[in-house]
Amino acid sequence: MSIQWFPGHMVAAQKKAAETMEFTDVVIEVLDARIPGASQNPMIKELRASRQRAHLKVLNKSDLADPKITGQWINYFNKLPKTKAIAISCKKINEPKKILALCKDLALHRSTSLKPLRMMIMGVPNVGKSTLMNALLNKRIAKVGDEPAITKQQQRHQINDHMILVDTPGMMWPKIHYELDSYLLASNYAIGKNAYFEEEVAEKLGSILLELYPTLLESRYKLENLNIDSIALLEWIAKKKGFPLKNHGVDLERASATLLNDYRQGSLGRISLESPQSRAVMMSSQTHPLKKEKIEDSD
Ligand SMILES: Nc1nc2c(ncn2[C@@H]2O[C@H](COP(=O)(O)OP(=O)(O)O)[C@@H](O)[C@H]2O)c(=O)[nH]1
Ligand SMILES: [Mg+2]
Repeated sequence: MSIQWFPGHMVAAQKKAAETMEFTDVVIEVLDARIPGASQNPMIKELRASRQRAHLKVLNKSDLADPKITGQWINYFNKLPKTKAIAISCKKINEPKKILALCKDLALHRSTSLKPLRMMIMGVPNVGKSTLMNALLNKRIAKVGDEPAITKQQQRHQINDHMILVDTPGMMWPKIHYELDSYLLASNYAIGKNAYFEEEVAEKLGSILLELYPTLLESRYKLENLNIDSIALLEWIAKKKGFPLKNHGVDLERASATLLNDYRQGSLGRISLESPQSRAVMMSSQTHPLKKEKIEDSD
């Protein structure tokens, strides 16, 4: 079952973003480096394209992602027409600053005190937009938090006399086309908790991790057998952590929360849940449910 999440405040945020787009030179599209394909919001692409604005894709939280796969994504994006991409971690003090030089290059006619460079930070919830805004301003202005929908209103700030930055609320879109994307977004906490069952998401995350990073699971949870499915993984976690239930059962709900938290906090190690190649395979194996044709990631 696919997960959907498009609460009312995002409808308002979308309208406001469309207005601000008119006064924007470069869109800084923040993606989660662990799911760079799934965290692209097609609605943001549409808004940007309607006014033909330049954009920079920022693969944030790269400290949590698999560096080899992040490199593949950067190559992939930089080969697409009119697309520039960079991987950063807001946890590293000098990395966010690299973005400003790239944005200047994307709008060469701006960056003067008469024509300041106007940048808008956009992205799905919880990818680190507000953290990036604070890092670029060198101040703790925007509220940050490890849950979706902390920022509810646009915030506009002057970096200096030739640069202006707007932070926007995280936006989802009315219908997530690929079921896998909804699980990846929920795993990365881009989707509000009440829109899905943690057990269902943890089961899906577990099966991806068993396939891609079995040894990380083995060392975190002291697995004795790697040839298991995700339910058995959750049962094992519940047993190991001592989450028992009556009648010899185990508490899969608590085990699910443990797996999700460990993944989200990076306690399992550096993980990427999709690569350009795995995404291409996923997309070609499914027809677009609305258009009945393959949709492209290209920009
Ligand atoms: N590990 C790591 N965590 C980050 C990074 N950037 C932001 N975060 C954390 O991600 C969570 C969401 O950040 P926030 O800026 O509120 O995201 P927003 O919803 O996109 O504005 C917070 O707990 C941040 O501390 C990063 O580069 N690496
Ligand atoms: Mg925010």
